[in-house]
Amino acid sequence: MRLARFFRVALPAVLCAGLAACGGSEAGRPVDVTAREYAFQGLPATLEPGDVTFSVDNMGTEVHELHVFKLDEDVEAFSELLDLSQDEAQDRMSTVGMAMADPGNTESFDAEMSPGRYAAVCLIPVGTMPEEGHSGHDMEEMEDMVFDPHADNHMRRGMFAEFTVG
Ligand SMILES: [Cu+2]
Repeated sequence: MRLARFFRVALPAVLCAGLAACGGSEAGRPVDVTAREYAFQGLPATLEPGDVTFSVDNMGTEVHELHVFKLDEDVEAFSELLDLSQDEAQDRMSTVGMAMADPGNTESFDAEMSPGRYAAVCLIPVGTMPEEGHSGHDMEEMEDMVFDPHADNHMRRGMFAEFTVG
């Protein structure tokens, strides 16, 4: 009984360890990004396709996030999405992954990057401090205000960058 349970849990992990790809994403080449008010630093203009581990090192005084979106092919520049409504913008891109970091902290996520164009965006509301950061903001609420032109978030202060994979 205990042995059967062991194999059920452990076997997929053993099989995955021997394969290059095992569904989902896994730790890959590191892409280390620094976040400050209100810009990303260290994000390459181009990346090779494949597994990547994105890290965001928060060197600022407010909470920051690295939210990576893949842009649809018909999007010329991420900045053109800023004039769209939330629904229109979401139709033209999709989330690849995100990590949120308090000041002084580094957080990361793994992503399998296919060729295309991407944007790194910080959607944190201006003035978000650690004590109110992670628990104080409902993530869905934050998503809802992303493309509200009246939202005073880091993206609206210019905290976004584009890059290409391929
Ligand atoms: Cu930010």
